[in-house]
Amino acid sequence: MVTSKLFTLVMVVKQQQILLGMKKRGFGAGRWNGFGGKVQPGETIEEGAKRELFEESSLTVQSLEKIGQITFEFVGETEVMDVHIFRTDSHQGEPVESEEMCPQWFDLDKIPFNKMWPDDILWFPLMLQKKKFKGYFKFEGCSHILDYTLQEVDNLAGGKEF
Ligand code: 8OG
Repeated sequence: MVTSKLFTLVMVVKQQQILLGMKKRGFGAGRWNGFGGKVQPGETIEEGAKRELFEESSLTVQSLEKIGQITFEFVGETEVMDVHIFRTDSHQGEPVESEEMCPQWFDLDKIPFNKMWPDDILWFPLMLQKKKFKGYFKFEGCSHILDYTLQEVDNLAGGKEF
């Protein structure tokens, strides 16, 4: 039986820059990414997203707009990752390095895709254009995409489609 686990991912944008963090440990270590993690029992997905953003970068946000939802399957794993992606264009505070992430601003035309998850280069353009999207990626290991779907959607309500 396939089960799924909820995750968040927050992309912080200001003018022509995006904040990415170098993941220092655990899953995805050595790659630049947005800020996020597992949703904990008793919190909403948005609350989980804000909590992880604060824990990993010290930034706070008033509101987050959900921009994408991607399901990740890894060959050999019975649990898929249901990742809810948010974008914010206004934040409070200055990014501070945490135990998990070392944050850095990148110009939007210099995003380091070669040191990021390989699917990101496919959906970042949608996210940067504020287009909503849903996707499904099947990975073999952490670097090889076997199969995927990615589509722009009008809204993100409703169940998963993959
Ligand atoms: O708690 P942990 O840091 O292990 O959570 C994993 C984080 O990584 C979570 O924010 C979701 C995010 N993530 C994946 N896969 C991918 C991916 O392919 N691309 C990006 N950009 N983020 C991913 O789990």
